[in-house]
Amino acid sequence: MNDFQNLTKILEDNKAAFVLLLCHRSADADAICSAFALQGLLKRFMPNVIIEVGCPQGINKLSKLLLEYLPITVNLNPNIESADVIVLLDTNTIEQLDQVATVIKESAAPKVIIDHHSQNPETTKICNLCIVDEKAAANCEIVYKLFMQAKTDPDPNEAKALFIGIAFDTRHFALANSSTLQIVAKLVTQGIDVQETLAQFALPIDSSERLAKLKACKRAKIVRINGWIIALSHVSAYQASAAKALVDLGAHMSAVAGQKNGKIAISLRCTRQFTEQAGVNLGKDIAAPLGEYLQGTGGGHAMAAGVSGTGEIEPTLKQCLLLLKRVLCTSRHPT
Ligand SMILES: [Mn+2]
Repeated sequence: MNDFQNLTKILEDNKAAFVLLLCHRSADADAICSAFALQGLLKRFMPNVIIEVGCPQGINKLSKLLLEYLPITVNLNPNIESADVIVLLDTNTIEQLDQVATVIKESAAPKVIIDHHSQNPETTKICNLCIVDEKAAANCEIVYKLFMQAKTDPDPNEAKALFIGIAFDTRHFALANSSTLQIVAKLVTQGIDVQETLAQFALPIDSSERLAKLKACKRAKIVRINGWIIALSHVSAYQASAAKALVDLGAHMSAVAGQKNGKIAISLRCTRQFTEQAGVNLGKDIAAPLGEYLQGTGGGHAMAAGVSGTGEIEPTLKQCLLLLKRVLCTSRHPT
């Protein structure tokens, strides 16, 4: 059986009347768009089942814009308790859903995960089906493959959503692989104006984000390990954007921490060269153990990862450096 058949079997076996497609905290275009397309696909085969896209921890700015231009409906306050089946999209750990995580854990409903991040064993343990492809550049890519397995084409709105999800998760295709581009080529034949669509959803950067990036650069501590340039910094918001900025400026790898409401969050970014030549996977080698150290969670991709937990900035960045030193001490120098 293929993934699509496995998924529909779970819905049928449980006589599901209400299926909840859940997106991660501050749901991004990839999460929302993959959920929207999956909703459409499942509705074709199960017209009597209520299938809802739920974002209990909000959606990001781009997603808000998407809701204006595409017929996507999300429930910001979904009734998780009454779901017969819960599908988690673009989410590798239910901890990404904060307080909702407990409700999901306690729910007796079968759980399915559809994701392209490195998997968290605690979360996969509670899932009945894991449709996971870490090589997929976007979650929308996995959902497109479900359409193919179902021998169905996405309609023009679904195609546009999948295209946007892929475009934004791959930083306008810079992180795409050949499978991604083959899918994109098929999607655009549905009548998508690529340049117009990308321009339509390009968000202006607000000044607080600009300032966060500049502050992170000003405060950065620069360390060299085995020839690799590491930048460590902290800002109270936009850690991910700041971490990316440090790598864009020249660091091979960056870690930017920030505290909010007694919690600490760290964003990790690196260049492709760092991952490939130093052999470091940020999600597995740094974010996961750092998450454990902070009694929280960590995960993500090889070149972009995130951690959240409890702790102070200084010791956290020190621990991050320690983990890096451990994996880099035997690494190759950059060429
Ligand atoms: Mn994604």
